[in-house]
Amino acid sequence: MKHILTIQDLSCVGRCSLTVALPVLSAQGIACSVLPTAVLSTHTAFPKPEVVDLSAHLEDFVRHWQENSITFDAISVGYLADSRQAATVDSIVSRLNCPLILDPVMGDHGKLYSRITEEHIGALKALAARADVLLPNLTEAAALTGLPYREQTDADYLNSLTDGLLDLGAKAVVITGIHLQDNAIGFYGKAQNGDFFCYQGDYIPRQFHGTGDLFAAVLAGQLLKGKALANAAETAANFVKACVENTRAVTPMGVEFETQLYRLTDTI
Ligand code: PXL
Repeated sequence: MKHILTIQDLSCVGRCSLTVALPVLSAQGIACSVLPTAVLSTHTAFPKPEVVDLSAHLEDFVRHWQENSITFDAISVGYLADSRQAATVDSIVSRLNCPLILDPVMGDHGKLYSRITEEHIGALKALAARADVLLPNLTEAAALTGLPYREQTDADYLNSLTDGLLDLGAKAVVITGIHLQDNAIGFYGKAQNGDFFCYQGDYIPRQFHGTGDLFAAVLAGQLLKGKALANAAETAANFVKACVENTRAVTPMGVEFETQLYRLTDTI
């Protein structure tokens, strides 16, 4: 069985980061180990969560794994609290020496989250250089490349963004949340080897917290099962769509992915 390490926070309530990654990777038949970067009472869309930062312990956890010859087939990295934590994760990823899937979580809809600084963007650029797959949304792609954010995209703009992201050193990029047609949403991907792909599915105009984490967890699982990146991303987009369609209320609790996990177990 393939074994992934996912590095992100544990937001105790609100369906995002580790509470999404663990069940979604397990459902795909992937053994999922975790390196929690912080424990939060809720994710940050709830006001004033309690936060226990674990940055000071991360290196010791990894040292213990290495002393016990524990290895991974891949690492996925999600939300990181600040630039210091991103630098620590950068050093850990360099030592674990396996493929990296990086979601550079920093913002959405043209706005960076309140705690994201220039240093944080710089640290994620350094981490992006190690990424085998980089998964920004449009806001994050603009922040990482320094290009202006534009909600209305076209092929020229998307090519400038993907080229800028590949120039950072990532081997492949998939920009998510792209609207290229009316009532459609999807992704735009490009790889250093010249591969290019683009996908649009039905757009359901309801915004939820944690759907990016869901997309990243499905994509990581599908890649570990040997799927090509374009197919893995399409499976992820369709899974997120099914979750959004089947969620009754728009609340900070995120999407009701639990009833949809069978879609992933069927593909084991
Ligand atoms: O869904 C990404 C994410 C994960 N973890 C925490 C967050 C966010 C996005 O805001 O706040 C704590």
